[in-house]
Amino acid sequence: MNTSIIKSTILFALVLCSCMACGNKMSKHQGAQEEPKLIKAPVFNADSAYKFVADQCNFGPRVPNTEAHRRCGDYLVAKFKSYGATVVEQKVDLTAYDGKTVLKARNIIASINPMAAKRLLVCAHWDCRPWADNDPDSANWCKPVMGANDAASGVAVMLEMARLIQTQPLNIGVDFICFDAEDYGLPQWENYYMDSSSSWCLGSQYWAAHPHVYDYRPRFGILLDMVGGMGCTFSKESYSMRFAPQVVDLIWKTAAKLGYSQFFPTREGGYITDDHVPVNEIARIPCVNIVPYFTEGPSSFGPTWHTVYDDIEHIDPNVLKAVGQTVIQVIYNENQ
Ligand code: AHN
Ligand code: ZN
Repeated sequence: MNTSIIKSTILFALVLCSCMACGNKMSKHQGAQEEPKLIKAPVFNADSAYKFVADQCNFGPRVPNTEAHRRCGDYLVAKFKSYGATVVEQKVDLTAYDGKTVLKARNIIASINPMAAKRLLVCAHWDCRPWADNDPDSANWCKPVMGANDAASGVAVMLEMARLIQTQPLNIGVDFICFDAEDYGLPQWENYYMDSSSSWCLGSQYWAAHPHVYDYRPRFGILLDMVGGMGCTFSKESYSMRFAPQVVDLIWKTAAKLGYSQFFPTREGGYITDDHVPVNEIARIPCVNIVPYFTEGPSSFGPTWHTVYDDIEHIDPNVLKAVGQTVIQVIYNENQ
């Protein structure tokens, strides 16, 4: 063989190789179409998360304008700081559905690697509902909800993730946002007309219109709402499917890879008015809601929702584990 044929053969091989490498890169950018890889992530400790639920409950119901709410807010700030997060608070007076009650609200924003350009948002509300207005016994409607599941569970999963990120530092940034005043929506017994959907999620509505940093653009957001209830599973919530279908796909495929597909069935749930709606519609950040969908029983959120039974007795650490391990895996998969 003469040298020019050898040279052109080598050149052809090199060009072919670089095209293949290029093809690989192209498919990587399509993200969700591809099976998620499992990059090494910390092991989510369900007992630690469970204790973070109990710690919040021990303050009492964290209803806005109460001492329990103030003390728990201070606890959350101190806890996130102790895990190395930079904490910013939005303290704002928000008006409740009645047009009168002024809620002294606090959105608590805990940032890991605040200077990193590539970021993810993880959020949950931390306030409790002032009235157990879905309780089977109407004598309980005026009592506050303890909110072990409906609030404390999502914040507990975020605290555990913040604790773990310190043990295996990330290059990307993560913002954990504890939204306030989510659960002060129109009571079920109020039957006068109003657009009741805007009476929920007051803290996230405020944040979405006034983000804590200028031009805040995380890749995507994940909302955790009621992620510790016994017997719950998480269907693909419909606003999440409308606004962030690729992120839904990523989360549900990651859960399946980890062996949690029984907690994350691939069917679609309904449209849920929740904190991810203002995040999507006002802040324009694609955000998925991980929220229970019970097919049986009076409420799709489960038997303890807005009842006096939403307590630590009805929290299942295995549910916290399935959600926490899945979300921390999604975070570490993005760490490149
Ligand atoms: C409605 O009931 C319209 N949305 C439920 C949002 C919620 C309340 N999440 C927890 N508590
Ligand atoms: Zn609620």
